[in-house]
Amino acid sequence: MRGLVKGLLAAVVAVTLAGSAVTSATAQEQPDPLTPNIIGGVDATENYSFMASMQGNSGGHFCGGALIRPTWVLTAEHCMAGEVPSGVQIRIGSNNRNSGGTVARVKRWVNHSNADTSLVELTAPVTQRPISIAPVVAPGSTVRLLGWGATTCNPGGGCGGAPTNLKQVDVPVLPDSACGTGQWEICLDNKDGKSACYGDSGGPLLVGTPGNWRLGGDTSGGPAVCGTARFYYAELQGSVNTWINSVAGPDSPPSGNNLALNKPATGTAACNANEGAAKAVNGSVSGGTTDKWCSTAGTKSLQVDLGSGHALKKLVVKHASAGGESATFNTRDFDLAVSADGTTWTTVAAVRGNTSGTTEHAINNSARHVRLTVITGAQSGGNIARVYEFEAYA
Ligand SMILES: [Ca+2]
Repeated sequence: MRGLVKGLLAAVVAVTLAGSAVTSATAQEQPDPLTPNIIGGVDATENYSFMASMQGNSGGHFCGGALIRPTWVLTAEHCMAGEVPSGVQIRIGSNNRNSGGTVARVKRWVNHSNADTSLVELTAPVTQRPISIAPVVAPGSTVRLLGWGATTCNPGGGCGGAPTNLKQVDVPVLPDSACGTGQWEICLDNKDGKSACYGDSGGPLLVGTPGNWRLGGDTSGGPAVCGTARFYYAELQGSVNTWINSVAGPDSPPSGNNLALNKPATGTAACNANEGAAKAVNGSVSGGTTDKWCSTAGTKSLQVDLGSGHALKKLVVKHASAGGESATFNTRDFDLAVSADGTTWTTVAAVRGNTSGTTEHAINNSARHVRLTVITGAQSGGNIARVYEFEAYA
């Protein structure tokens, strides 16, 4: 047990909240049907593109995590103890830990020397949108916790297993003095019995509002019986954030100039005269439902001439919900391609099953032209392309 657990909640036994504990607890499970949600969570109310389920190779969930860069997932250090890279897979961007999103493989991980935080490098970038680190987690504020951890934990009766669908719960932040924690931890209130539990370890603490979340911490530990005492998360601010940047690289949401901005764009037939291709390169997603390229053509494609060749590093597509429309209209299946001459194309990404409002695609190609081909324009129902912005970065 790491030193960070010491000193917390002297009156109770503080434990880490990795899923491995669920296994032993489940054996003595005595679920009470009258209190199905003793830790107070509800089903996730939105799709969190960055949410990660740390799993064994057979899909068994053991911890949560958060995608912070296209090739890096942040989780708790104690989650990775005893694991080997070849024995871990990570499902990213799905509320169902058994299906959807992207299943990534692991190359290696790096542990922080003090905080209960580990950075796990993937073997290849994923297309889900990462989450940025919150600059501050203020005592007195309310934060949101996400996880597939146990939803029941009865004194004397053990704790339940992991739900299939992601849960969320909103809880108050307390000053460190309330938990006896220090610079490496965030103290959280178990008000009304709401709490993280076994299997939530490593998962995110969110600061912000829907559509604008920032990552404040990762689930670390709490009392042996979840919900009965204050609990704590690893703190990612200050020097830990500096460490994250040094290991995973700077958080550069498309930095530099969007090379596609206001460049000549052509697309297949538009739904309406005011929803042409130019709307997908006008630099805006806030202009209402006509701030997009919309197309119902049989083959739906959007092409931008960047004007000259560039060593492209990233393409970004902002789908329906980025412009304020229903997430059910986000492009489900699409291809991205680049070309030097506008004639010969190289496919650089083939995305299937996307649910996110914004997708980022790390590439490494020299090209003058970029193209988006929409295969399935929505999650279900009508096949209409709705693209608020198509961006390219060197
Ligand atoms: Ca636009």
